[in-house]
Formats: sequence, C-alpha cells, structure tokens
Amino acid sequence: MKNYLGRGSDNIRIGSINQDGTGFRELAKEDSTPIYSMKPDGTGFRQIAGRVRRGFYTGLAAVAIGAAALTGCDSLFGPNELPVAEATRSPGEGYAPLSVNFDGRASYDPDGTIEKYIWDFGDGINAKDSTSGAVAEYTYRMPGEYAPSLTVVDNDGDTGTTTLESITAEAEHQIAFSRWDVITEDNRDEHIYVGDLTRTSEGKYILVNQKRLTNSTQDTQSTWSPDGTEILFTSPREGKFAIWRMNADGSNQRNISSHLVERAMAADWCSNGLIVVNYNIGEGIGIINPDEDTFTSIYSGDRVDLPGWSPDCSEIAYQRYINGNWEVYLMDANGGNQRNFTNNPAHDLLPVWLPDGSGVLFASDRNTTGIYSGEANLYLQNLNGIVTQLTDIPGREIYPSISSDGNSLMFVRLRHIGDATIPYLTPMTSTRDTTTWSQLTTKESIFPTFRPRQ
Ligand SMILES: [Ca+2]
Ligand SMILES: [Ca+2]
Ligand SMILES: [Ca+2]
Repeated sequence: MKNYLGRGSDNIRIGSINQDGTGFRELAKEDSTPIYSMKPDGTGFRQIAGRVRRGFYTGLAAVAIGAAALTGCDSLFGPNELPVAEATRSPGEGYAPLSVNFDGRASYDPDGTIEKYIWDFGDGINAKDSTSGAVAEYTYRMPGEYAPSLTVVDNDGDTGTTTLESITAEAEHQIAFSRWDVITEDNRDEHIYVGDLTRTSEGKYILVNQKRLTNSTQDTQSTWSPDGTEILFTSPREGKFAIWRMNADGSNQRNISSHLVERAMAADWCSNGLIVVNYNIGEGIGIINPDEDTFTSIYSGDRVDLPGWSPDCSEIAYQRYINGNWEVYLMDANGGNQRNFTNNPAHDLLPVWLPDGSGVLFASDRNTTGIYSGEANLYLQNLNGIVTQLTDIPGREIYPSISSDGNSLMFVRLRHIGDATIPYLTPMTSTRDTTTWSQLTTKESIFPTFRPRQ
C-alpha cells in the first residue's frame, strides 16, 4: 500500500488508497493548506510545509491538492525508496558441522525503517522466513558450498536482497568404500562409492553425500591415490580380475593391469608413484609403475594377499598363509628381507600401516573362538613388537583404515556370520569404548578407506 493524497471539498484529507483509486482510508485531516507527512499507518504526523525534500514539492503539491484528484498525488510523498540489505558471515569455511554467524545490522532504509530480516542460508533445508532478526546463527551439517542471502523488508513492505560471500563447509573425512547394492544367494552386486563424513547433533559421525562411481558388478577394494584425486579398485568387468583406475569423481575408468600382469587385485599406491598389487589371485606380489607402464614381480609362489606400502614406500606389509594360519609379514620394497611381523597360531591378517610408519594394524582371532566362527578383533603392533588390542567386542572387526592424522580408525563390523558388514569409526584414543563408536551407515559395505589429506 502506498500513500496517496485525497481531496475533500474544503480541506485536505490524507489517506491511503489502492493503486486503482479504490479503498480510500483516511489517516488525517487538516483544514488548511500546509503539507504534512506521516507514516503509512498514520502515525508520526508532522507538518512539513515549506520544507523541500526529495519527493516533496510543496508548491506543486498545493496546486495538486487544490485542483486535482488522485492522479499525480503520488509525487507529494514520492515513490518509496527501497531498503538496502548488507550482511556479512563468519567464518566462511571450516569442517562440517560448521556454525556460522550472520550479521545484517548494516542494512538500512533511506526513507524509513527495516521491519524484517529474512535469512536464506542457501542449503535448501532452511527456507526463507525460517528465521528473522538482524543477526542469526546457523549450523551447516552437510558438507558443501553455500550462497546465503539476506532479504530486508521496509515499513512499506518493499524488499532489498543481497547475496553474501559463499560458505564452504568441508568434509572432515571423505571415504571410498565398496557397497553391496544387490545381494542374492548367488550374486553380490558390489560397486565403488565415495561419501563424506559429518557429525550429528550428538557428535556421532555419519556418512552423507554418498555417490556411486562404478556400475559393473563386483567392483571392490577401492583405494586412493596419494594425493586423493584418483581411486584404484579391483574389477573383473573384462572377464578377469584387474586393477582399474579412475578420477575421484568416477570419470575416466580404465584397466591399468591386464596388459601387464594376470589377475591383479588389492592395489596400494605409494607417494613415490608405485602401485603394489597382488597377482595371480594370491600367488604373488608385484609392483606396477603406472607412469612407465611396467610391472615387476617381487614375490611369488605362496598364498599371499593385501600388500600395503609403509608411508615412506620403503617396506611392504602383506598377509601370508603359512603353517595353517595367516600371518602378517613385512618385506623391503624390492621383495627382499621377508620376515614375520606376527607369529601366532591364530589368523593375523588385513595389515594397514600407521600413518607415521611406527606400527601396523591388523585383525586377529587370537583369544577368541576363531575368525571362521565369526570372531576377530583389531590389534596394533608397533615395529618394536609391542601389541595393543584395539577392539574387544563379540563379532568381527575387520578391514581397518586409519585417517592421515592418525586420530580416527574406520573398520567394518560383522556381528554374526551371515550378517551385514557395517562400517564404523572410532577415535584411536578410545577404540575399546564402543560408546564412542559411530555407525556410519546401515548399508552393507566393505573396504572403507579414508581419502588421504596432504
Ligand atoms: Ca523505504
Ligand atoms: Ca597367525
Ligand atoms: Ca570382535
């Protein structure tokens, strides 16, 4: 509604009317010619005759008042000047959940007052009108980039909007994993996914922004390039198992091993550019140099699996089946100096190096009823031989992965034989306190691996 001037027979009447001239509502009446101003609701009535200011033409207005009807009277008060929205946000980036403070107090209205602040936080969850006030606070739980905006409403009901500088809520952890999407008695349809970890309001990690990267069946054993921009995985999509390489967004998927070596699996990519693999389905270990497109066998003849580089690329941990049980072994990068790391009648397997190279994590059924009856726990053994049991709960905790900072341990848990394997995360400082564990998803998934952080 705008202010317009209405004309009475012998006095000046000021009121509001609709744009089409109907609905006159008197706001004030005076007997003589001075010009007055007031707020649209009729308050703040004051004489302004003789004062010339923007939108006021006292002489013209007097003529118009005396001679004209409604048309043209708009110029008496002038068109409403639009309010101006100005706002800042802080911080502009950080790990999700990211709490951000918004400040719109610099907003103003040139000819009136701001009656309302409408924040749109830009995530589609908190829609307009969800909050108002010149300042606001909002927590972004989902990792992503956001473009928040502020709309201010003035005392005439008109609006002004500004888009703030963008906000980046980064994922504290990004992971790759294999997910079983279709499970039948004869078939498991397994695909490579990536996703972000964020935290719930209770502080538990949860998997969000899941994205499926591959479409063939039996894509598994995903692992990251050292810089986190690419992913390797094992797939039999061309008939035989092979190592496949793709960008972290799933593009440019190609077989990098079949022309070099038979049936390569379980790749691990070191910062020197070399990829160690298992080949011939557990009968050897070799190294692919992807830049030179070459393969070198460094070990053959035994039942071995899951080779993994030490962080400095000088050694390889692997699991070897010997004397009726699995052991974790170490060897030099050229295959020399093979030696026991574990030496225990139980099954010791799935080795993963600590990020500082001071020890190796593995799963073992020592002190349980046995891995093939569904029991295993995670252990850490330092290079000096000291063993620490990390998990102690019924069921199998297997496929460990550790974050680049060494603070978070991810693994899958199988409660009972035949049950689903579900990924969990625990702080390394409280691996035996299951109240600190986060169940990341309810979907059956294996081989969860942290994206390396530089
Ligand atoms: Ca205004
Ligand atoms: Ca053993
Ligand atoms: Ca256990």
